[in-house]
Amino acid sequence: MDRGRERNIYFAGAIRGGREDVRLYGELVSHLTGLGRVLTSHVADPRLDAAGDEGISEAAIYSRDMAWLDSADLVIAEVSTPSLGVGYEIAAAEARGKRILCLFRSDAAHTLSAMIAGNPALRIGHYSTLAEAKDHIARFFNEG
Ligand code: 6K6
Repeated sequence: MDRGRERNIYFAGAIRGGREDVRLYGELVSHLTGLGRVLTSHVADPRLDAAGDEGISEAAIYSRDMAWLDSADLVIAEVSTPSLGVGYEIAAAEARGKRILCLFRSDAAHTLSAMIAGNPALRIGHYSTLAEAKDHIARFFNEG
């Protein structure tokens, strides 16, 4: 990417997978907003719940999200709440050669899928506090 251009960040987090972590997504998105352009800040919007939609079709959501993924420089996925959509986005990002950081809360109710934990193409950041998550993000940004 051009030096000096703001980095496009694709943030992924569970929607239909469950909204238990939506406040955490909000903290992460507001932190990421200070580091680049977050393309998917709606993922952290508490008004976007598993039942609702944004007034556009699922097909439109899919093609819009894949276009944003194409334009992303970095993908940050919060993977503590299992989500088919987030897993799909991670695989799609990997296929596009994107750098991907997966953040996983150490006290999550589920064990992280082996398809994520065992994938050498992904950076996995285990964290207990928001400060630790921010440290993972800082290291990931500084290396890229
Ligand atoms: C339908 C129901 C709730 O929300 C919607 C539609 N809204 C979405 N808008 C934008 N991105 C979405 C939407 N639904 C899923 N995604 C994408 O998939 C986001 O980028 C999330 O990272 C991921 C969540 O997948 P699920 O399977 O947990 O919904």
